[in-house]
Amino acid sequence: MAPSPADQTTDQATSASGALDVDVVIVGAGAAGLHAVHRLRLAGFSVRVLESADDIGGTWYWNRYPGARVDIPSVDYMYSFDPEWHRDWQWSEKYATRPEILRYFNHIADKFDLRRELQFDTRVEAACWDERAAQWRVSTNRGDISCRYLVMATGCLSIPKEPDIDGIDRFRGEVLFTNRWPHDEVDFTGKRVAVIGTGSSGIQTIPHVAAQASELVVFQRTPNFSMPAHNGPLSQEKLAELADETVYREAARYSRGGVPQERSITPTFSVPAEERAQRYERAWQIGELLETLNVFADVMTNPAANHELAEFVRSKIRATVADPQTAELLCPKTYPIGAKRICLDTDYYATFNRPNVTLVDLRQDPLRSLTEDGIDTVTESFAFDVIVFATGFDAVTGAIVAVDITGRDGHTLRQQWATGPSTYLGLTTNGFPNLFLITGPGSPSVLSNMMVSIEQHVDMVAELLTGLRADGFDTIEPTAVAEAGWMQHVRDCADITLFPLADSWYVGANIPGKPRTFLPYAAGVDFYRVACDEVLARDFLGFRRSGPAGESCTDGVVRRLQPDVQMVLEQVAALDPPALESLSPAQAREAVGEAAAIRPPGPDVGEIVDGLFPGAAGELDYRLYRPSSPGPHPVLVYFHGGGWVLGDASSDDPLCRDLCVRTDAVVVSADYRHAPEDRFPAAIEDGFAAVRWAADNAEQLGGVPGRLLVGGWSAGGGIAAAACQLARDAGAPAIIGQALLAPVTDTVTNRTSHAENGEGYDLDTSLMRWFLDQYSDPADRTDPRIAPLRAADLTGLPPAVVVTCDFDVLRDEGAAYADALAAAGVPTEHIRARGHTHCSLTMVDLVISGAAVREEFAAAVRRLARAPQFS
Ligand code: N01
Repeated sequence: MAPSPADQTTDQATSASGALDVDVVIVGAGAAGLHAVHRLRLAGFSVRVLESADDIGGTWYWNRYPGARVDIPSVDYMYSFDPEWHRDWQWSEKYATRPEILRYFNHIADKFDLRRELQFDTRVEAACWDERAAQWRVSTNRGDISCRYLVMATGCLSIPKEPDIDGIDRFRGEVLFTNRWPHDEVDFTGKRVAVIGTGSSGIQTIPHVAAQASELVVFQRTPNFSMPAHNGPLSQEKLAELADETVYREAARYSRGGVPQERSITPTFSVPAEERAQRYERAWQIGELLETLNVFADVMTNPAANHELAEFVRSKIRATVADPQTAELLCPKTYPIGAKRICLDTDYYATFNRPNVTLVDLRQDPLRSLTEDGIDTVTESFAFDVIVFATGFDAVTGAIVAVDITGRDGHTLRQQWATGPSTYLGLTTNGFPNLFLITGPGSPSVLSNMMVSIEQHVDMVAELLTGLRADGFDTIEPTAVAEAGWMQHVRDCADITLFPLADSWYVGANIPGKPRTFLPYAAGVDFYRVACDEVLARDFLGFRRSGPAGESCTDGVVRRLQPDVQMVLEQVAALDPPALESLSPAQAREAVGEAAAIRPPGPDVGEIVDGLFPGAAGELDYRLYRPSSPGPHPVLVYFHGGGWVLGDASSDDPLCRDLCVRTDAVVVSADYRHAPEDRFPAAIEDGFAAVRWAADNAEQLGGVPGRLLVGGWSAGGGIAAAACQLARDAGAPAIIGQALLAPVTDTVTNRTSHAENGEGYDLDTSLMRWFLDQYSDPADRTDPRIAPLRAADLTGLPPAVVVTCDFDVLRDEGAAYADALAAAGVPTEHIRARGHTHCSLTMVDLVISGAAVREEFAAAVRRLARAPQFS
């Protein structure tokens, strides 16, 4: 009989230093390891899989507890590299049980002859990068093996959380862990059983134990949201969807969660309450995790939307659990729904109606320790025959750092990640060449259908390795710049969601001492895949590749836009609207008006008053936004954007509401005459008239006389800046601050920001030129009333806050104005809106990432309004 790979290991352990045993070592023979063998072997690499267990399956090998099932439909939780699967495989249920999933992996291993490369009972303990030989030396309990590339296919939920409960050794009964369950069936009949932990594992186990045990006590520290799986045979609809396998799998690859599904673009509160209730009920009846979180577009971004869905689920819990007190304890109330993975259950809540089941709330009565006979809480002693720990995992990073990995210059991954993991694309990390982390931190991993994410990562590794081989390199490593940029993007993606608000394993909160970092990539499988595709298409952007052929590196950051800004830009691009500058001014106004009609309204303010004020050539509209706090307030005269052509007193309504709430100032949005009907200097003449009128009527407007600020966005920001110059020159009125949001301060279109951002963001250089042409003659364009930056003297102007946006053609002129003001001695704060475009900060409640910048802007306005001479 030919020796198995396991038998060969000892020989390999003695192989001479420098010789390469295999091209690739893969750690782990779960779903990722099996696919990696298949894919890399097909690509012509020699591979060896090292697995600590005695068989394949990974998570499905270890988590043998009763009731263990998949929580993604089985037809989605399978490999797509076997498109003919239905010829020799069929799933018996919508959500397969653990044994069936394990049978599937065995079927795949046999069908594709994967076992040849698998080596069991081999625990990888350490891996060390040999710089000179450009190879990894991998140490196991059965000897060493060298390889060029090391692939950690170690799983996201494979290292059990160390029990942090006293007295485990003291207990004389049986202790079981859901994540290390015995291979033989456990019979609970007639036994007194405790289950500690109510995450997915506990929630799946509890109904099964309850059906057998004489008594079951569930120890719950934090309740989880759970919904019925409604398991059963595969539906005809699902089978029909699968008729075109290729289309189906491709749709999964470019979906948010890795299951074919259109992203909802409907905000919760854009539909009536009755329809919302129907949608929630429909999602509840479907019983699919990703479907539920997709019920509305803003479930994971808008706290009020999230609360409504959570309340719906709580109502279901209350309707199911007979004892109201127990029902209340089972209702999660301390974190947003979805911020901990929602569980899919079968009869979980109904289990608490059984006479043999009791719930102990550890928040009210904390667990003290295990005793010889059972469990002591602070107020009670319980006796048990069996205690089941369903206490979770050291997720995502645990299994990676469980191996002592040493990269370049003797640095260890454990040291490098001591304050939290850092990766490029969740797949690689700087300082550790040729190391690949399948579904590592910073990739969609646990927020997605793992099978789709695993396949994508394995395919990506194959692409990178074949690329190296083709180009004569043998080493690849991400640059520090690319990695820092990616991690910033990962944080940006998380920060616009409610995910980080829960003390979950997603942030490492379940492991004492683990740094709190949101571990997965939250923008979705689709956005992630497009970013990876772009990295490959842009000559391996962010990777340094080296070897016999020399070195190659296209350094850079693949995602610099805020994720929600990018989503909006992509949605608009998909609609392919005509360029505004290709329309007549009337048509452009209509198009902008239509878009404004469907945007979120912005926050409520105390009062909105519409009125008229005397402009330079007749009456004009204003809209006043009054805070709900008791007045009088400072007054901020605000000028809308629109390139002197578009807009009116109410056209920046959501932004003005937001400013009013955040600044606690009366915001008076004053209109001005527009081009081409009224060209330069009509707009600035009206702007200055508005400032004088507001100063003269401060008290009637509810303002504090003398506490007048002037601000605006875009062309309106330019009008505000010019009005401040006119007021200074005229000696009145007194203005205590200018608040300029992405202002026009000049009239040239040849600055770097035009070259970088002139096309493809929301204000193209061609549109800016059109605005300028509508408003002014070339001869006017050096006049400081249209180009405040051209003023000969900027001294004596009011203190300023200037916001510029990274991806705005006006960025550099705004920055130049902030610099010039500061150089002239004007106290100036310059806020750089990272990853934002010209318009994105105005998209209140649509571009969530804009809120933090607007808050910074508003805080500066509040400081200006509280200037010492007026306090
Ligand atoms: O682990 P968990 P899990 N004293 O961390 C409690 C996947 N999965 O194994 O929240 C008392 O979610 C802890 O309480 P608290 C799925 O992604 C999928 O259940 O820390 N209690 C919590 O209630 C899932 O999210 C399936 O206050 C203690 C529980 O133990 C992930 O695996 C099935 C405690 C741990 O819940 C993890 O699920 C199973 C202590 N000292 C799992 N320490 C499918 O359906 C911890 N707890 C595919």
